[in-house]
Amino acid sequence: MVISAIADNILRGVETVQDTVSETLFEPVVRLGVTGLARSGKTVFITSLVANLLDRGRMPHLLAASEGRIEAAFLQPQPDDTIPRFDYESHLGALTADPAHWPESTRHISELRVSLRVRPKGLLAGIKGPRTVHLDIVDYPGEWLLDLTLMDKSYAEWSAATLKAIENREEAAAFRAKVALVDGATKLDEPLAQDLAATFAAYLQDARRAGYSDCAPGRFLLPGDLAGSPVLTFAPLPAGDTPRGSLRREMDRRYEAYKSQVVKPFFRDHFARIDRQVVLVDALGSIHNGPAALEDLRGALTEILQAFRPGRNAFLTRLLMGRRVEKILFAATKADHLHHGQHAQLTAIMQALVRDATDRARFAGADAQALAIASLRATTETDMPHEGETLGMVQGRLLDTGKQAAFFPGHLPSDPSHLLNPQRGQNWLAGDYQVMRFAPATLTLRPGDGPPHIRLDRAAQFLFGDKL
Ligand SMILES: Nc1nc2c(ncn2[C@@H]2O[C@H](COP(=O)(O)OP(=O)(O)OP(=O)(O)O)[C@@H](O)[C@H]2O)c(=O)[nH]1
Ligand SMILES: [Mg+2]
Repeated sequence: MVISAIADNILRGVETVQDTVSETLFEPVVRLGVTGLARSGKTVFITSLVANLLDRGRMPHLLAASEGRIEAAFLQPQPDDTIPRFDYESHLGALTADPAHWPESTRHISELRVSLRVRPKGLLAGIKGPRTVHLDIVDYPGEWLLDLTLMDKSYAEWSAATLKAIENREEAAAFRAKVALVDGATKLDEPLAQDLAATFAAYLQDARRAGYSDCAPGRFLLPGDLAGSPVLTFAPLPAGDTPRGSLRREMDRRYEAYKSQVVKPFFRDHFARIDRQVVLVDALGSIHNGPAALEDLRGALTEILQAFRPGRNAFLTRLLMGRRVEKILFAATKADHLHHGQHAQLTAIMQALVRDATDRARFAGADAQALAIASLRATTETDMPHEGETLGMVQGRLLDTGKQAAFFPGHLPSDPSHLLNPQRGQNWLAGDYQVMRFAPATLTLRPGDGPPHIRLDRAAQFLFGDKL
């Protein structure tokens, strides 16, 4: 343990030095992490961002673009040979097909390098030629960040904490019943281990749906190609003897293997190298699902954001060695479901959702901002007279029927505490939001224009505009 921790640190140290040297001597690299819970909009965000960097006609608030300093933008082979490439062409193909459709769900980390040839600004413009800035975009599931809590816990500690937490949860009844019949000191029986792990994984899925946010290990929710492997075949057991070859001892071993072979490599090889981060949040979906869902979202975000406050976690502090994410953007996605008259409210809600965490992140030196965006705008706005007022509506093509329809999804409160205070119990966006599942609009783009979006250019300016 100790030796491997030291070795990791030395490696990180060398990498940091290399990064600095290559940045000053050669071409600057910005590693942009894109994360969020399942279906939060990561794939669409990256696809539209890249398309809009390649064709910058709709990026006025990305200053280097509007100042005309970006001479060229192109895709390049990524620097990491072992991470799957973000399948930009297929995802863009889906969004630009006729009829357009949303890209497939993704379950893995992936990476894409966009390189920008940029002329320097101000006085340097006349003296220095253009330079190339590489933007390495890394897409990874937000669920993986939830595993950070395991790193500082032994199997016994994690088991005790987990069993305590689920003591009274209805969703865990089946798992509790199984655990009660098991003696962890008896010899390992593989079918029993698998059954316990499967029941525990089923509990985690139910707990997630029921609105609990402490749903680690994250890979139990999104196993990907680890499904069925021993690192995912463990579950918490009550404390007791651990004779050689016993179920409890084997569970302990697999738990440690999960930490060292799944969690740690992710944080070391991917997370620790991120310079800028965007956390995408389907805030509207949770608002629509009611106060409990919103409260859960807030809980999950708070957990996720622990990863950006390394002081709280000894493992991460050792790994990062003072390095940190410099900017974090919290983006409420799919804002095209709302008329722009309500975007300020959505931003305020997003801000309130992450307030605790951002206050601390700021304290730790990172620059944080909240924004309401739509990576791919699927709607247009119309104003309708209604009982002497004008209702700001949005219209688009429905995914299910293919028909055009206009909606008013409801009002968001101007004071976010009305939403975040569950006692009030009111469901906002309870009405038409349910049926507002729009298909992406079929695009006819002018040359030089990327796909339509809302505030993607502001997001880009905040995240990496200073490096261009
Ligand atoms: N109207 C609208 N819908 C969006 C937008 N972005 C995402 N969506 C919707 O959200 C769904 C999920 O988006 P993805 O980009 O696939 O989300 P993801 O986070 O990559 O999801 P997973 O890969 O499953 O984790 C899409 O299929 C769309 O229905 C947007 O800008 N506008
Ligand atoms: Mg995806």
